[in-house]
This record gives sequence, structure tokens and C-alpha cells, in this order.
Amino acid sequence: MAKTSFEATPNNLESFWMPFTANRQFKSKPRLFVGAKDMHYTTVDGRKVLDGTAGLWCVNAGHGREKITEAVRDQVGRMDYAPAFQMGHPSVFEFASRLTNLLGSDFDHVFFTNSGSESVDTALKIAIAYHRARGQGTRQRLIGRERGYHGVGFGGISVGGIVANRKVFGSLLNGVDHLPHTHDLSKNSFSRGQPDHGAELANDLERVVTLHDASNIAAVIVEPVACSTGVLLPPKGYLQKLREICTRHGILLIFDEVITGFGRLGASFATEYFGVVPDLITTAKGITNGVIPMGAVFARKGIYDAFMDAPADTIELFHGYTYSGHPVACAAGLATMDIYREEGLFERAASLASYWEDAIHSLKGTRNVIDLRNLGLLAGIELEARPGKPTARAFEAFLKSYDKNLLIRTTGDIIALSPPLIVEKKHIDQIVDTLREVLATVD
Ligand code: PXG
Ligand code: PLP
Repeated sequence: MAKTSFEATPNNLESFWMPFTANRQFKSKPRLFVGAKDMHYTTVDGRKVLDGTAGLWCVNAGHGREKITEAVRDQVGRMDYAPAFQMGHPSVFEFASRLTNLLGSDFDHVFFTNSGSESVDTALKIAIAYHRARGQGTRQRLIGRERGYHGVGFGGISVGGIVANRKVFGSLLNGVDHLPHTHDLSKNSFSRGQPDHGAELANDLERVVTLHDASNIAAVIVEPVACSTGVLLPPKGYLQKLREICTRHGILLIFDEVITGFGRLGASFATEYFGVVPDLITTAKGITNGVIPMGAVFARKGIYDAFMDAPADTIELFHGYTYSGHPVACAAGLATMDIYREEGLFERAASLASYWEDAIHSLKGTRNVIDLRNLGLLAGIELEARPGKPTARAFEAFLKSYDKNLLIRTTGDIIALSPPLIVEKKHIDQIVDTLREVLATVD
């Protein structure tokens, strides 16, 4: 076993209450990473594990990127922190301009947060305050979607639709409705790219509008591709329909691009990939390559302006975080944008997408696989649940893959894959070959 600094420290696993983890199961047989470079993690026992998930969907440029490390080191040395309210520092303005340039002409302002959950809360609050600023203060209702994941704040779980993330947390926000999810294996199983059937599910929004009247509805929030719940792809035409209905009723459309942002689909953002322009976009994760926590909300032209009617010495939006636009996060983000551009990583993702699609769909016929789906450098592999034991089959595949030096992510009985965008064909082959071997041994 390789010696690491970790082993030299007292090793009591008890105190840390781990997030979204079976704590007792994990602590009885821990899985620890101590290093990461490019496409691989190093385990505490010295194994190299291929990263099939870009960490938690965030390390889009691969691990241990020297340029980002240098930028962070340099910024911490020059100025560790600057107050975020009523004070500024140059790189937060520079980063905001870079990001709005990346998004193109529709979006002209960025609000910084520290995570996807905070971005979602921020976007929901901006949506409600925006309508009020324009004299439509009755527009307060929020509409999410079944199976949606929008982080873990009270706003996010209220509009989210993952039952386990909601059911033990009380009454949540009031005034929330949910559209139906779009996952229909009876019609769309084994689709390559976007499924053909289900655009009409967007029409459910008309039902909600009829029920409450548009004058009471502030915003609809959806993930353009619902990743966390198992990579559910939007049916062809669905997002366009949602946009059209929102526009017709004056409802803001929020795309939660925490995962789809920064190249995952082979375009800068899902809005570019699908050619559908929402009013607000929430992001996080890939904004700093996961190196320093950060999130951001992009506002479409006109939204910021709606807040600017009061006299110039009034605070326009009573909202913000101690670490909004943290200088070290901005330094990491700027270096990350340099890497994305210099290495053409979004284009790289686009050019690998068809190889990825073929590789994933080569798993058709593998034991217990009831669906394979893909878009950009995303894939979902859905397994039939073990009778009476949901999630057990996929979790066994996760443990066995880890033993075979591959990191995957599972949600329910779905395996989700989202490798760093620097992935090479040989890594794609390794991911698929390992899964083929593993799944053959999972009852
Ligand atoms: N919105 C979306 C669409 C997300 O995917 C969040 C908001 C929340 O971001 P933060 O930074 O607060 O975690 C996310 C995050 C998984 C997994 O297992 C997914 C996420 C986070 C951690 C694990 O699929 N998505
Ligand atoms: N709780 C207390 C007692 C605080 O003083 C603050 C910030 O000043 C917060 C919560 C919010 O923390 P943050 O701005 O990091 O979200």
C-alpha cells in the first residue's frame, strides 16, 4: 500500500456527517481519494481510478490544471478576500464581462453566488422581485417539474421534483406547481440523442395557467436536460413549446444549467445547443472547474433594467452572499475560461459526441439494461430495478466499477456518466468495456 499523508493523520471517520451518503455503510468500508490529475483520481491505496463523472459533473477541464492552480495561488497571495457589498475588486467585473460575452448578446448581467443551490434561490427571488418592480406584484407562483433537481435550499427543493429530497422537510414554499416529467420508456427507449415523443407534455403549462391565471405566475424553472435524476433528455420541440407558452403569458423561463453549462452538451450552454433563450440561467460547477465553489445567475436583457427605476442611491436588490464574487473564485473562473477557450473544449465535446453515442449504445443487450440515452458528453444507462429492492442493482454496479478503477454515478437504478471534456477515445472505450464486464456480473 502506498504511503500517503492521509494515513499519517488520526483517522476517525465518525465526526463528518456526509452529504447524500449512506454514512454507516460508507464508514464501514470507506472509499477515499487523495489525488487527482487529468482524467484520473488516485485512491488512498494508490490505485488510479478513471473519472467517468467529472467529479460531481463539475471538473469539465480535467483535474489538476496548472493554470487554474497558479491563478488561485497568485490571487490568495495578493488579496485573500474583499467585501462583496458596497465594495468591489477588479476581477469580479472582468469575470462578469467574460461570462456575458460567452453567453452572447441576449444576456447582459451576472449575479454571483457560491453554488447551484444558491443560484436557484437567487433566480427564483429575482423572478418574483422583477414582476413586482414592473407593477405585477401578484405574479408570485413558481412552477417546477416532476423529477427536477434544483439543489437543496428550500426554494430548490420546493420547485424540485425528487421525492426523497422533499418528503421529510415539511411544507416547503407555498404557491408551487409541477409540470409532468418527460421520461417515457414505452415510447422513447434506446433513443439516440433527443427522443421523438413527448413535446406535447409542455402543454401542461397551459393547464396550470388556466387554473391560477397567468397574472399570478412568476416563473417556470426546468433543467434543459434533467441530469441528477438520471439524464432525462428533452423531447424534440419540448423546450421550444415551453418558451412559447411562457412568452405568451408573460411568465419568466429559468433554465437551470448547473450541469449543462460550460460545454457539457458540446456548446457553451444548453440555451445555445437547443436554440431556446430563457430569461434567467442558473450555473455553478464548471464555472471554476470545481476548484473553488462558485455559482452565477445570468439575466436576459431588460431584467436588470427593470430594477433601476428607483433613485440611484437606493440598493436595487436586497440579496447577496458574503462570498458573492469571491476574488479567489473569480481568479479560478477566469483561468478556467482561458482553458475552455484555448483548448476548444466545448468544440471537443461536440466532436466526440458521436463516438460517445456509439460507445454507449454498444451496451444494448447487456444484462438488465432497459434504456441507453445520450447527448453531448452525457449518458444515462437505466437498469431494471431488482424486484422489491430499488437502487440496489445500480449501487452494486457502482461499487464493482470502483473496484475496477472506474468512477461512475448512480441515481436510483440509473447510471449517469459525464466525463471531463478532455476525455479521449481510449477512455471512452475503457468506460464502456468496464461497464460491460461489471454489468455482466450484477444479478
Ligand atoms: N441545479 C442543478 C440542475 C444541479 O444539477 C444544483 C442545482 C445544485 O448545485 P449545488 O452546487 O448546490 O450542489 C445541481 C447540482 C448528482 C449530483 O448526484 C448532482 C448535483 C450535485 C451533486 C450531485 O447527480 N447537481
Ligand atoms: N448567518 C449569520 C449569523 C450571518 O451573519 C451571515 C452573514 O453575514 C449568514 C448567516 C449568511 O452567510 P453567507 O453570506 O455566507 O451566506
